[in-house]
Amino acid sequence: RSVTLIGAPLEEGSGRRGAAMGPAALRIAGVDQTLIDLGHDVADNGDLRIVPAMDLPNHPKAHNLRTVGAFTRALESSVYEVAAAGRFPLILGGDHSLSMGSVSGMARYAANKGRPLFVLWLDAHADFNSPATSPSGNIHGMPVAFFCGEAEFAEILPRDRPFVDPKNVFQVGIRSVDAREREEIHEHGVNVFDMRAIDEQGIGAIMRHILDVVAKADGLLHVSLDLDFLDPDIAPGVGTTVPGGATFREAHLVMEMLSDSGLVSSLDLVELNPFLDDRGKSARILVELTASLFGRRIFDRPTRAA
Ligand code: DIR
Ligand code: MN
Ligand code: MN
Ligand code: MN
Repeated sequence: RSVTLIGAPLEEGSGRRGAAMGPAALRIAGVDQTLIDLGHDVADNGDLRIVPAMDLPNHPKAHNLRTVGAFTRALESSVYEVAAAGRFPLILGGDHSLSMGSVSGMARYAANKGRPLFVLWLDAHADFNSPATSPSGNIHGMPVAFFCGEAEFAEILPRDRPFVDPKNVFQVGIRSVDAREREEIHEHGVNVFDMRAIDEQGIGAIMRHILDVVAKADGLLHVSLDLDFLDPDIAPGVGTTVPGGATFREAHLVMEMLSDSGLVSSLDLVELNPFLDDRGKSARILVELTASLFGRRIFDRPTRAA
């Protein structure tokens, strides 16, 4: 495949500093060379640079809206251009508010192609708050509501932007949802597979179901991987750890099944906070999982000489 890396050094959507170092850490962990070694054509667009969008309001219940809004605009057009050029946009985050831009860019691309866009949201959190429902005011808890047309940020992107149908959103790994957020999710028909569903049904059966739905609809599938999808024991480098997350083996199976499906059009790697990480461990695990999504097989791995 032809892959284009887009760095989004955004941390203003989260409640703390550090995620802006994520793109650098993912590059140091070798995301580009790993994809090249798997035979892909890799381009790196570098990091997006923005100035805060002063036409947006200073919203008391959506912190740093001007910075997040500027990243949303820059990423929406960058992701759209990369996809329209026939390449795979791989977004290096950055906190999860960047998905307001990446998913909106893919939604525009899919609408132009006349194909539905599906989103696989791998996360401890549902990220379906809006300024009205959010207890924190942090925009990284709001991107799903934004690209589904719910959150009240009408001024960031053109009013006629295509939305994602909430019924085309599959959330997997969920284990932390706010009270009003929960009501919104149910009301809008978002498909939620929480940790209990993973324990009871198994991650393989859940993924087969999701991939089946996408394939039958001839859809494009955007994957958004929040580092806190994983258990904090294996992925400590994230600001909002929640115990009881996915194991490496579960995440690995998700990525291999996505790879086999050939349905994935685009990928976000988000919420890596190198300041909180343990000697690059979390950055490396994200690169490992990305390799699996791009075709690496366990049996293809070089092993130590006997
Ligand atoms: C919480 C935490 N639901 C909020 N959200 C996220 O602030 O809206 N943490 N996304 O990573
Ligand atoms: Mn998230
Ligand atoms: Mn999260
Ligand atoms: Mn609603």
